[in-house]
Amino acid sequence: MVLKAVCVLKGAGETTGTVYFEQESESTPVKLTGQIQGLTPGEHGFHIHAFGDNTNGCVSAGPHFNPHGKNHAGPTDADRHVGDLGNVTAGDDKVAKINITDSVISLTGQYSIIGRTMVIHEKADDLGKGGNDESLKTGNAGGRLACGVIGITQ
Ligand SMILES: [Cu+2]
Ligand SMILES: [Zn+2]
Repeated sequence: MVLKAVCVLKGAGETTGTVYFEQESESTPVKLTGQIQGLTPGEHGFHIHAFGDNTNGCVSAGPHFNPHGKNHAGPTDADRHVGDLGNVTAGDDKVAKINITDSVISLTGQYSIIGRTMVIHEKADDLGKGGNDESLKTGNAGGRLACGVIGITQ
């Protein structure tokens, strides 16, 4: 049975987006597709944060989803937050096309990302290599431009 989820990102500014998630089965990677628009050209940190809570905007989503108590890192690092999906890159048209395959996140099981929040950030994520404490927590990706709760779809 294919598992599917969707996330609509909104925020206080002009940034909006839609991300689709698909996973063939419990033990296979998750494919993310879709796009985010209204971004300054260049890289923007893109993460799953712990809580599906938007009561005070994107800040209520809490820190990066990190059920195993690791440091922040990049998506290809062995030790990373589950929520660390790295960066997406916007072109001169202010649009970032999402095309990510990730083997750490899952749409099912104990550490499912369903009901948590996707966040797109103001700045590039330094992937834990920034040489300061904040780099190992957030990647120094700055403010939260837009976010949305990841929900089950058909
Ligand atoms: Cu984030
Ligand atoms: Zn992280």
